[in-house]
Amino acid sequence: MTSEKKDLPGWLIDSKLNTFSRKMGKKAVVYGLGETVRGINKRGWTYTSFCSDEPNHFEDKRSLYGAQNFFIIDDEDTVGYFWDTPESVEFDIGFSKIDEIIVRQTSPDVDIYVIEGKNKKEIVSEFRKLTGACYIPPKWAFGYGQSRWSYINEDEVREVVSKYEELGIPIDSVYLDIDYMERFKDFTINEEAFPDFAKFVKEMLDKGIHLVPIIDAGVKVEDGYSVYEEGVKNNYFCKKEDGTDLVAAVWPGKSHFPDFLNDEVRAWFGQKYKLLLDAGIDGFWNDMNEPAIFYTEDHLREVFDEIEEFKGKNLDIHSFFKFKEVVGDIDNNSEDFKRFYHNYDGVKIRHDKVHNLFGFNMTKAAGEAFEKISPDKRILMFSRASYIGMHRYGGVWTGDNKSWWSHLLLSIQQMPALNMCGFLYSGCDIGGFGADCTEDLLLRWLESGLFNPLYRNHAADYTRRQELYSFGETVDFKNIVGLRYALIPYIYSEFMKAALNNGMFYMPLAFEYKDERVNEIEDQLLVGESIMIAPIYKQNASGRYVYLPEDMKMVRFRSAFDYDEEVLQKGDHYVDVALNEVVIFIRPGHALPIAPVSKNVSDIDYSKIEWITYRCDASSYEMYNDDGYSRIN
Ligand code: MIG
Repeated sequence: MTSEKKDLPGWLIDSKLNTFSRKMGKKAVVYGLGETVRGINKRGWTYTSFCSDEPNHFEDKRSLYGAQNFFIIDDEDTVGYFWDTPESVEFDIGFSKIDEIIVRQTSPDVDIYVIEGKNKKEIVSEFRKLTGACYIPPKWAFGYGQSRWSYINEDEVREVVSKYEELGIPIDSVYLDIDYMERFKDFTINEEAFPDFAKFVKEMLDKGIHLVPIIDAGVKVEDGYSVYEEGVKNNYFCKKEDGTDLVAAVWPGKSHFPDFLNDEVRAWFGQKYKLLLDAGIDGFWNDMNEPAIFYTEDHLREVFDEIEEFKGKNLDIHSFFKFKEVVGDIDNNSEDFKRFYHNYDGVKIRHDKVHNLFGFNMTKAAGEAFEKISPDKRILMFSRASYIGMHRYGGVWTGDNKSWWSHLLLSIQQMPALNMCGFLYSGCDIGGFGADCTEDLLLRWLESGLFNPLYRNHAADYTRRQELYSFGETVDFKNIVGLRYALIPYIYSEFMKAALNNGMFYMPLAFEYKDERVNEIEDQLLVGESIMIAPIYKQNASGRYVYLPEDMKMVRFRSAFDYDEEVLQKGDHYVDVALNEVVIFIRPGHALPIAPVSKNVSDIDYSKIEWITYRCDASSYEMYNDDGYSRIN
């Protein structure tokens, strides 16, 4: 629906305020909006869709990195809506008025899609048909990944890998954070740290390890640096009102932002990944692409001028707070997003008008290039910022969470909402990015995220080490990650079926069951067709209540080869789950394949799969498998 045709059945439209509103019944549940704070049911808060570099995922935040404006209202009627606008838009879901949804648009020029279907699952699949086929990563990307900001040289990476080897803990990838680059310049290598990068990539691949380098959105301003020089020469960078290239500071220092909305710029930037692909790299993560801005040159100048006025004066309480604000609001300052422009097909567009498409188009640049450079082989790609439709080119990770129990729960709740929007290859930083992780938190996180397609342990600089060997005893870690590998045939099969059929991998219980209890379940999920999970997410908990919407078979794993089974009746149960255990629930008429533990994904032996079944035999499970690297869509 566009601005000319103002009618949206069931909604009141206020053209002056540019809002749409509708009532919600007492029991209505709202699902979706992708990566946001708070629970599975989005009621009771207001969410601003504006891609933001927000390292504090507190409950009171309104925006995180993604902009995924698709939601389903499950009321008397069940309907999906996609608010297609590249500008900021606010979804007030029972915040201003407890029984109302109010959508506040920035611009009236919005396409609103009403998505119908006979139930929530069908609405999701209709939405996904509309937005395109889901990105499919290589199969190795379902293995365990070890990351840290940063493993700074070859030897540090070697050390990580050899520790995993010695301990016999399976692993498929090690991530390279910004320090692998020469002074944070995209598509360069710090040659002191990695003297022969291609040789090192090969050395790692020979051990079954894929190195996954980060790519940042900002390009360093530096004479002699080819990416910078080509960009300047061809007018490939975002410009200010006066036509000069915007200077914003990010990790490389003063930087320019490639104008990813422009086809020619995307083609150019995308080809740059070839440098790393040629060195044998087959996976990337795109960061800082909201875009994150530490400061712009112009705003910094204004700040210094403003501070000048405070100098020598007696700061009363008001001017003190004003002073603090002037300095404290420098990074990701909202005014800075209005200081630069895109060239979209010859039309000059101010950035804030298209803000939510920036990270999407950076990832699209890579995706389009990969199709050309690597037409046969899939390349791993996931991004921090996103918009609806980016799921065709890559997955997402949920950014800078913290080593907090509340963020463990948040990471469970974000997954189904991301899946609704097509972001199937997704995951959080397991163990938490910021703050210090503990052994029990890491174990519980590896267990709760056991099925996350992206299964990566990542941590920030200056935090306690959280590689799996950092806490002393490693046997429990080894068993849990071993179990992950035993489950990869199931994870991959269910992921691929969801990807190819516009389905979801993780689903809220209410997408499958009709009894009212499930509408309030915020800490259990369905994973694929066969199982339900009910992770432990509380500190020091040795068990929890689980609601079974039907009879199920509980399987208690201590490892892939040490487990027991027990049938439980529909209803509530208190289930003990020791720190080294994973409990899952198999649905009636379904089966779960368990492979022998392997040292990496390519070694999984499908001929030795065992089955755990409940009221059926193994033949009732339709297993999807393929070579794991050929392109499919
Ligand atoms: O300003 O590259 O979310 O995963 O380790 C921080 C350093 C920049 C933010 C990413 C994080 C990454 C970090 N980056």
